[in-house]
Formats: sequence, C-alpha cells, structure tokens
Amino acid sequence: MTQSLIDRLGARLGPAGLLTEEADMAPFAIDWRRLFPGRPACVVRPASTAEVADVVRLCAEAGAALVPQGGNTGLAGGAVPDGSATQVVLSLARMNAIRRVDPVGLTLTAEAGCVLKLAQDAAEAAGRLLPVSFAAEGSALVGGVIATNAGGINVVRYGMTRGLVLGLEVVLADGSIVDGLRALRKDNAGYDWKQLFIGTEGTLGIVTAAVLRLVPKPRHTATALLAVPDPAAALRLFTLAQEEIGDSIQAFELISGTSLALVETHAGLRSPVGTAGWTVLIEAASSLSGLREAMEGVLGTALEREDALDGVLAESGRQAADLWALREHVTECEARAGKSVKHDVSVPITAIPAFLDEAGRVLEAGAPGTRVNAFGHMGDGNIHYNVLIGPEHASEAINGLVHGVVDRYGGSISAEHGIGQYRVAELARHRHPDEMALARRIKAALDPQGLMNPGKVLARA
Ligand code: 2HG
Ligand code: ZN
Repeated sequence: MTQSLIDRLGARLGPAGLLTEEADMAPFAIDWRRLFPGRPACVVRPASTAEVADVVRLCAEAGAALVPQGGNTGLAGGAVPDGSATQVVLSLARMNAIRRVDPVGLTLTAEAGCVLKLAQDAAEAAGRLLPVSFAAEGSALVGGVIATNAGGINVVRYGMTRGLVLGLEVVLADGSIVDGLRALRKDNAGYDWKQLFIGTEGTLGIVTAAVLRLVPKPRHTATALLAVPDPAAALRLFTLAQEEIGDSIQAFELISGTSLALVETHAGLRSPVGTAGWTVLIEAASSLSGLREAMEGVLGTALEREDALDGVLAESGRQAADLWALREHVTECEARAGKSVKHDVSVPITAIPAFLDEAGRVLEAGAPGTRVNAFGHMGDGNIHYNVLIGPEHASEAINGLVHGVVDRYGGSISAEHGIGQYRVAELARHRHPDEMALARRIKAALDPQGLMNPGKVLARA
C-alpha cells in the first residue's frame, strides 16, 4: 500500500515535491527538542493549494495518515510523525508566497509556508506591524503559527494569533479546498468556521493560506529591564505600569534568576541588573511622544516603592535588542543545560506570585534535587515553568505535581504551545469529560477516517 501511494504522490508532485531518502527526511522526522523521533513513510512538499488538496485526497484514498509540518519549531511534538513508517509528513515550506500587503486596510495575505519573520518584514516595509513575535520567528512558518494559535511576547497587547486571523484557506480531510480568504474586519455571516483550524494543530484540516490583521507601527519604543525582589513586586510593577502606560505596554516578561544564570553560563550574556532575584522586561510602544519620559516615571516610582531594586532603560535600538537577547536565549540555554520537563501554564495574573510559591514548595517536597527555570509572559498570565531534572526524576510525576497546582489556581496546562503529543494524556486528565467528548465529536465530523495528524491533541480513537 505505502509504496503505491508514494509512487502516486511522486507522479503528482514531481521530484522536488517528494523526499524518500532517510537522510533527506531526517530533519522532518524529529522535533526541535529531539524528544519525539519518528519515521515517515515519505515527506511531501507541495508547492500550491491544489497540490496539497491532491496529496490529501490520495492519502485519504489509501488510508494513510498525514502529519502537516511548518517550521518544526514547536515544543510539543505536534508536527512530527510516529515511528510506524506509514505516516506522510506534509511540509508546507514551499508554499511561501506573500500574496498581498494592504497598508490601508491593514492586512497581509500569506501562504502557509511563509517564514513568520519574512511576513513581519513585509509588514514593516509597508510601515505596518504584524504583532506576533517569539524567539523562533526566524524559522516558524505562518501556517504553523496559525495551526498552533501561537502566543509570544506581544499577547498582552494584541492577543493570540487567533485574534489576528481574518481569513483562512484550508484543505479538508477529504481533499476539498475551502476558500475563506476574506480581508474583512467585520464578518458575522454564519459560522466562523476558521476557528476550527486555528490552534487545532492540523487535526481537523490543513491551513494553506491566511489573511492576517496588521496594526499601525508605533513610532517610539521604550524597553526597560528591572530587577525586582520577588514575583509579588513584579505584579505590583505590572499594576503600576498598567495605570501609567497601560495602553502602550506591548510586552511584560518575568525572568527568574535561574533563567538568567543559564543564559550567562551557556550564552555568555550578562544581565545589567544582575541575576540575584527576579527580573522584569517591559516594552512599551506608541506613536505619541513622551513615551520615554513616561517609562522613566514608572521606573522612578517602582524604585522609590522598592518594587524595583535596579533598572535600566535602553538608550538605543541596539541596547533594547541586547536586553531582549537575555530573554530570548533562555530556551536554547535550558536545552544546553541538560534534561528538562516543560510546563507551559497560565493562571490568572494576580495568582502568579502564589502559584510560583506553591509550585516551588510542592516540587521541593515531591521532587527534591530538581531546579526550576521559570520565565514567561507575565502580562498575559503565561509562565514557562520548566523543571531541570536529573536521571533519577520521572517527568510524568513532575507534570502531575506542577499541573496539580495549576488546577488549584484555575489555570491551563497549555497556555500557548498547544498539546501536540507531549500533553495528550495531561489534556484528557485536566479538561472536563464533556469538553473532551465535544472535541471528539468535532474531530469525527471533520476527519471521519482519523487520518489528520492522528494521536495529536486527542488520543487515537
Ligand atoms: C518562550 O516564551 C517560548 O520563549 C519557549 O514560548 C518557552 O522554552 C520554553 O519553554
Ligand atoms: Zn513563550
């Protein structure tokens, strides 16, 4: 079965569209963290929506499962195949055109394989901003950003990717194409079906192109790094910043001393405000003047109230980039430090200090010898509560401890990274059975054969 399918895929896509050699398929077979090695039957690289549709139809006819893949930067193993050598990996990378930028209507239309950074650059060249940004933006692809409803550093101001998608083109599990590439701000005509494909990680269909919402590009930016005594002080600082410059805050990040120590050890980058306690990185942006003075005011008041122990305000774009580098290197340096168990959690913002405190105590008691690398997007309630472990620690037990605390604070076990295969069991454990049953009904309706990214988000039926 598999060989005849591969032959048909090759006949449809030509040599540029099909990879079957082990070495060529290797980068598509394993995730960035190298936690989920798989073996694809083949890798297809369609160059158009029509080709994607034909691939899906051929696979459906042959009963072969499909695993859509973007930039393969995900942290939950959602874009890699299992080890059966029967699943077809569908890379969207060749569908990389930016079809249109409309600076007046504030939209950008891109194909799924466009690198996020290139889409951001195209918006910038038109004097506008595509406000989704995260450390992997140089490799992540627009289709994957949408399929995972990516978050990142600007959610505090602009919301998740979901809120930036105006129109979508998708290929359904039977190979039909649905073109909803409307560039409208208001569109209440019937079901908003595109939401089914945003954040569902390719389990219901494949995103092939999208119309994204742009925003005006703020003229001025102010970036500050502050050392704070503890997370409770960081929360007070957040409240102060909300009151003083709330409408211009576009990032409010919390970084633990452990995170900065990792960055210092493994990337040689040193924080100008030290690594002793906790650190907050605030970025504000506005087209109105006076932003810098307003940010100075926030810093001054925070220092006066002793909610900040030290602080720097970037003098230039270069210096701002240096401050951001401290934050953006955490993931890479954590990986270099050894094994870790990641938790991408969110809790109500006001609960962050208590959550951090309680999770720390629970781990100390239940998993002695672990080290917590906590950092994240405090302004939207999302903490990456990653636990560095040794060979004696079991990751499921640590998940149980941390997610137990998340439940007690009414939080979510996946704030922005999705479920992939990494959190399938945890999702089923933490979501109400009624919600899981509803998800299964949606899955059965859209993918009756169960061939769209099986085993991701939901356990195989
Ligand atoms: C970030 O915020 C990313 O830098 C990665 O979401 C988080 O490494 C992580 O756990
Ligand atoms: Zn993050």
